[in-house]
Order: sequence, then C-alpha cells, then structure tokens
Amino acid sequence: MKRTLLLATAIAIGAMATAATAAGLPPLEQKDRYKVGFAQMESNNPWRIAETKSFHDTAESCGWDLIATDAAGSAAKQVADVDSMIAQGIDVLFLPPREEKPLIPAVKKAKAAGIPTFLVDRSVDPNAAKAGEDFVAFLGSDFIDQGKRVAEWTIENFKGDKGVIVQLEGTTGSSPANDRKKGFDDRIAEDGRFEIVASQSGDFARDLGRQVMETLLQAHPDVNIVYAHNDEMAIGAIQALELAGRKPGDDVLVVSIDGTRDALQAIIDGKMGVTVESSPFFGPLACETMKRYAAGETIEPWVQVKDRIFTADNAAAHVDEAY
Ligand code: GZL
Repeated sequence: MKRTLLLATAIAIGAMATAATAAGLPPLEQKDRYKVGFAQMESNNPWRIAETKSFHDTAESCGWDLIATDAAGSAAKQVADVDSMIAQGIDVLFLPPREEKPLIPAVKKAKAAGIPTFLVDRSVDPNAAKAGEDFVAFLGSDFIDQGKRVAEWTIENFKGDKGVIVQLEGTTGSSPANDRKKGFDDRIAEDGRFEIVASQSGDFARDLGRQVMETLLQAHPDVNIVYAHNDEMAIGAIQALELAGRKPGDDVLVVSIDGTRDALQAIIDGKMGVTVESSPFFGPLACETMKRYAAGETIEPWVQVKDRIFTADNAAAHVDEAY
C-alpha cells in the first residue's frame, strides 16, 4: 500500500512539474496551507473594497495565510508591494495590475523568484508579458465585450435622431479603460446617429467623475448620452447633471458598467439606463484556479468571467445582493 501511494504521489508531482515546466511556469505543490500574496491597487471605490473583502473571505476556506497590501492608487507602490511579498516567500501571487505597463517588472520578478502569478480583474500589456509563460492566467471579464454591450443597449434604447456622447474613461493605461473604450467606440460607430464629442478619464472614482462631467457639460451643453466606464463615475456624472438642472433618465441617458448597489438603485429610480456587470468577487475563482494548478492541470490563459446586464427590467430583483 505504502509503495503504491508513494508511486502515485511521484506521478502526481511529476505531472504537476510537467504541466508547469512545459510552459516554463513556476510549479505549485499541493499542500494544506499556502502563503498567498494579494497586492491590491487601491480602495477608492466600492468595487475595490468588495474585491479585497472577497479575498479575505476566501482565505480560511482555501487554506491561505493571506498577505494583502493596498497601493493607494500608485502603480509604483504596487510594484514595491510585490517585491516585499516575494521577499516574504509567498507561494503564489494574485495581482490586479493597476495599469498595463508599470506592473510588468513585478510579474517578471515573481516568475524569476519561482512564484506562480495569477492576474485578477485587470491584465498587463500582452506584448510585454504572456499568460502561460510569464504568468499562469488572467482571471477576469471581457472588457471589450462589456463596452460593446453598453453600445448595443444604447443603440437599441436611444430614441432620438442625434446622440451626443460624453465618455468618462477609467484609469488611464488600465486594461478595462482601454478595452471598454475600444468595445464601445467600435460598436457605436456602426450607427450614424451617434457622435462622441468628448472622452476623458475620471480614474474610476465618483468625485473625479463628477468634476470631469461638470467641465465637459460646460463645453458640451447639448450632451444627451453619458457613457461611464464604471458606476462610480456614472453616479458622479448624475450628480453633476442634476446640479446643472438636467434630468438624467429624461433628457440625458446614462449608461455604465459594474453593477454596484448605487447603480442598480439609480436604474430603479429611472436615472440610469443600463449597467453591464463586472463582478468583483474574485476570491472563490482565485481559490478554485489555484487548486487546479496545484493539482497539475494546465490552466487556460484566460479564465473568463461571464457578466450579466442590469436594466429597469431586472435591477429591483438584484439590488439587495449588490455591493
Ligand atoms: C474591472 C475593474 C474596474 C472596475 C472599477 O475588473 O478593474 O476597476 O470596473 C474598478 O470599478 O475601479
């Protein structure tokens, strides 16, 4: 019996090593407890806070001794936080890279230190670092599709003959901002009624979104559609519009992404038209994917999260579960 068990263990370790080293990725042995790094970028909105909580809530059930840091909006500090985790000898790294390029060195350092990295919720420049080679996989949504779905809803539901669009972009250089812009811009361009007259970053933050909207409203008083890359900026835009005497939901259509509680309430109140979900609850998926990897499975380069869409038809049914 003992000999059989030893042989089975050797085969499992061999398989694990084969799967990981075949792709040049650091292996991860199966064990009861893991020292896990989660290097959060910031806590500037409910989405970030919900994501961080999801990792903490998963830690015990997944056998994680979790080291969680918060870079307070600084990509440079996020890199430093990863360095510190490497020095502490973590077994595995979960990293939501704030921007696509500055976090490349952190990804490469982790690999060089023999630490498998999973990118969560945002990714890095695919020309500089690749899933399956530099990091194990990207766990997250299809941001291009999110932007496209917002555009499709807008095309279907905007009743006017001329759509004057102001776009509030997410964090400059981040993969969701880049891709939500691409997905929306490419699809909305297919309908000649629409023109994007301004597109500016609100850094995924409510108050900056409000300030940017106030400025853009001065320059474009004829705006009748606001596309925000996340709900926090959309809520800020609604505040700015109402302060200027506009009636969001009546004379201006506000469309967004995430699915926060405040956004679903704004939809219920008739002030927002749609929000495409972008779930922050990555803890359980991170646990499941890490365990698959430790068991020797080859992980698909993109572990894709599927997103629902919230409108007046279903917002009330989901507002209580929202973050
Ligand atoms: C999406 C995530 C984005 C959210 C924002 O995965 O990176 O960052 O849409 C958050 O709310 O700030």
